Amino acid sequence: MLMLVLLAVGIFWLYRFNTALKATPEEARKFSPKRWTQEQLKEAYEHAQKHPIDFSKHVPPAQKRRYIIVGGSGLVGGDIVLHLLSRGQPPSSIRILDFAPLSRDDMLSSPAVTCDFVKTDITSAPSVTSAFSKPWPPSVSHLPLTVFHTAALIRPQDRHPLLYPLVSNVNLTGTLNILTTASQPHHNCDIFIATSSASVSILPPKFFPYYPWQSHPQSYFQLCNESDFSLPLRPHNKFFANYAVSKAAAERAICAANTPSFRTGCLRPGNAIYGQKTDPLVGNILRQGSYVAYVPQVIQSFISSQNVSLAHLQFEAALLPSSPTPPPCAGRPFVITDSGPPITFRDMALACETLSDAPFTYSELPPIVIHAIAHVMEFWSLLLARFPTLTKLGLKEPSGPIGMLQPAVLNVGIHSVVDDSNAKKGVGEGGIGYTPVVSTLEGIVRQIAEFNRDVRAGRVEGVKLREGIKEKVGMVGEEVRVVA
Ligand SMILES: *[C@@H]1O[C@H](CO)[C@@H](O)[C@H](O)[C@H]1NC(C)=O
Ligand SMILES: *[C@@H]1O[C@H](CO)[C@@H](O)[C@H](O)[C@H]1NC(C)=O
Ligand SMILES: CC(=O)N[C@H]1CO[C@H](CO)[C@@H](O)[C@@H]1O
Repeated sequence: MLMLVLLAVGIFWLYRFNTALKATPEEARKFSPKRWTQEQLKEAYEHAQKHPIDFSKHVPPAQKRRYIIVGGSGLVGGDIVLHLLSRGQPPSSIRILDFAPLSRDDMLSSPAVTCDFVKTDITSAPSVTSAFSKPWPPSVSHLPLTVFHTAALIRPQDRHPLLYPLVSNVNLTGTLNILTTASQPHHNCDIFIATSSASVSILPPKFFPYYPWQSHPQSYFQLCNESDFSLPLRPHNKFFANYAVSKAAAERAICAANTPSFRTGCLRPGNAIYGQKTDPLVGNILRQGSYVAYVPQVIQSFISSQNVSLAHLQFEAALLPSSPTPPPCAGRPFVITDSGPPITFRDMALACETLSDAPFTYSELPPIVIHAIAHVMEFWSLLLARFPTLTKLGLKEPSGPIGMLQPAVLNVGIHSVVDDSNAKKGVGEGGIGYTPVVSTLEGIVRQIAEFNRDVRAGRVEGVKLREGIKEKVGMVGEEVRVVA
């Protein structure tokens, strides 16, 4: 009898917990009351096809300066390079520091290939020093230097201090190497801007204990702003993952280095960055052609990598040494996001399902199953970290999307909305004059349109057109999407 009662209580608890995890807190819904529809997506897609955006109109004017972009082969760094070129900075004034060579199609087919590229391991101080010390062409060598530091190693799945060195090497030691080198006066660097993350401010929600009368777990909705920056650094377990710990520490070091002659600042894009076929989110699921959503109903702010890049350039414009005293935006972080309302992961999946020309399947699992898998995966990865000899027996760290599914990812998979009102203020009012012109709807739809063009052109390895999609060539250079 007692067993039956316990069983019933257990089932009831699981049922309530599952329902609570699916809940959307009212505060979150207020920010994004409407879900995307197929009609809306198709309309936005058509609009995007007909109205390409000229980014060069939005970026601040060219400067007589030199540029070092650390992580310049990547998502945000690559966009910064392209935006700098589009506003007329000569390639000779741009140097890319990255571990990986250029690989983005849009970079390989642009003057970016003529920018100086220095293969750099930022975890090694000598490697960074030699990348900075390499001589510049005489036409630019006398100009002041701006450094954009965008390189990061993202392992959102780790939260245990045992695994901290995996991210802190690049994200903290690497950042300090760049900061120390850049601040040496002979490099003539007076502006240093780094990419941080809106997730720095996220506190792990309280999933346990869960009481059956709670409509959702505690702290299931959070606003991301910069208010944590003025408080002492939180202890490790008050961050969603090791990644955010390392980002927060790096941010503090960069902002503390701010002086009138070496002006610094950090940008916290939030939450997910999309924009390239190689990005870990939209690009990744388009290429994979399938997506199991871990937190389908969760409302989050997204940001296009192009808007992230734009914010870096606007921050630079704000920090230009036109006056001897730095503006109030110097030496602090700003959160930034797309314009328009935040979206859910299910919205993103619907966009891919509706618009991708490649095969795409979408599925969801009950949240308690997701949580159970996450704890098993974490147990597994910690077991291997504690007993490395197990790896010699051929046991491996869980990889792929399932390896990412650990409790830390669920810590950040909460309803979170970015409040970028500080960044949007004018420079005189303490902001950087951030102006995202396009919403997440337009941004994601444009990315899918580009992906479709790449698939048609055979530029996405291993991805073919979906059955039922025919190719039809319209006006010169323009492809028209036809669904049979
Ligand atoms: C900033 O975010 C925190 C955490 O969500 C919140 O408590 C605080 O009220 C926010 N501050 C402002 C000015 O919105
Ligand atoms: C913001 O991102 C969207 C999506 O990529 C883009 O269309 C828009 O032009 C960006 N805004 C600016 C000012 O570059
Ligand atoms: C880009 C880079 O330097 N990545 C390194 C970050 O740290 C990890 C672990 O220490 C290395 O495996 C990466 O190569």
